[in-house]
Amino acid sequence: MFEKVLIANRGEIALRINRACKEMGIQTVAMHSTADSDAMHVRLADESVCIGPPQASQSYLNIPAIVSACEITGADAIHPGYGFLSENARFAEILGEHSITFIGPKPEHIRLMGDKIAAKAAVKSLGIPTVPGSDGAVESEAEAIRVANDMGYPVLIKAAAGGGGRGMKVARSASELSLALSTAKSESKAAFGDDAVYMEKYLEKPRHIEIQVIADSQGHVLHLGERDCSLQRRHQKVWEEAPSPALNIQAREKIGKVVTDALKKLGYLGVGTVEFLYEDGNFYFIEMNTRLQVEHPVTELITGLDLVREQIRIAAGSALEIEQEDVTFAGHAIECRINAENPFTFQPSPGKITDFHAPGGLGVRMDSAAYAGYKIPPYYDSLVGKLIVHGKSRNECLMRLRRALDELVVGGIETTIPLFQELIGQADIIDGAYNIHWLEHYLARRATGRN
Ligand code: MV4
Repeated sequence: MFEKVLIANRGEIALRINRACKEMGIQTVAMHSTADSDAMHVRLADESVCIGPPQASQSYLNIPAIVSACEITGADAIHPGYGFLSENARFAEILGEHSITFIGPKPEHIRLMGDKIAAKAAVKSLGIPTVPGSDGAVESEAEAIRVANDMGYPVLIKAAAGGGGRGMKVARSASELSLALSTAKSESKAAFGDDAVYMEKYLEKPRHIEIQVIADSQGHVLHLGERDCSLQRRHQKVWEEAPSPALNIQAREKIGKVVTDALKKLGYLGVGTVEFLYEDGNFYFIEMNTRLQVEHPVTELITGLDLVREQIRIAAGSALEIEQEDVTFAGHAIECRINAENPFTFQPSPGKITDFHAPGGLGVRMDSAAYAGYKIPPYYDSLVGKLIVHGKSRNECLMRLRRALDELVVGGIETTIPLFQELIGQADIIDGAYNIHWLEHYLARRATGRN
């Protein structure tokens, strides 16, 4: 087992990783930019290293500085968290070249899943259902027209180097296709330096359902159920829950087995999330994330598993302690992302948190690095914390979530708390009757006073 882990991240996820390490008797090193000298993850780690100025490119993304921090402190492994370098295959390779263990998947699988065309071809060949579409990249307008005519409109054009919705364009007729194709290619070139695009049948009203997987170095691959992440705004997840209100046990077990069989064939290592669109009872693969996700606590609360502990054990070569039949799902969990933003326009609201009170009680978890007096730096994401609530049923979970939201205090800045206090009273939310467009439609209606 590792002696000392360097946490290559900040904020709530850095605290989360620190907690798992401390419970395992592992020493921790926090790294921080000059903007995070007073951050909670620095205070709670066993030691800390300043790795550069506030700009992420010169600190949290600064690979030479991070490797140096390991060498200075003697850290034998790095946990990347999510975001930053967590899905950077080259970073994982460089760590290997320095005999530092990257707590994450194999670099080749990080690279594979980062190329959305290669990822889709790979998972399709492994038996995972995908969205009908082009066979790889679409090079010309003539080819795009042929593909669209074969599958019918509407079609979606996606960037191979994209993901998370970046560089997507819908074409609802042949007359829209040419502009959609050229726009997608130019925007992808500008955003990712790569203009490769592919096409898919556009699904009009799907849900976003993702499957959590975990795999050790001895070939054991388990799924830990799903999370429904359909409530998003501009491709930012806002509310995630498990189990999905749309799935029954048969659907869960069926897709879970397809995914675990596929990743076993692939030789996957570590935790990962396979993202699907779910429409009319069918799953369609869209992406795979080769990292721990923001919303992992939702799965932890219904399974009782510590996913970060499992990541560390797997990276240290240990076998999973459980088999698929040992994975049980108890109750219901919902996560709300509390951001330092205006609750309805999502305008950023940086500044000092003057008061902070986290709710507690049975089934209430607040993953946050905030405290009274903490100034939210403008250089990074706006996440103040994640409120995750568990109940024996979805209704109990909703009641508890309402109470916890009313108890949560974040003074001095605007946050998304009022949004959740409103959502929780909406009939569609209470019924779990929403798809990926529901939240944006709700906010649009609200902006025009039509709710
Ligand atoms: C789609 C789609 C409809 N049809 N693909 C958005 C980001 C990336 N995860 C893929 N996304 C989508 N791909 C097809 N063929 C709709 C979306 C999409 C979406 C997906 C999940 C959650 C929220 C979303 C919001 C807008 C569009």
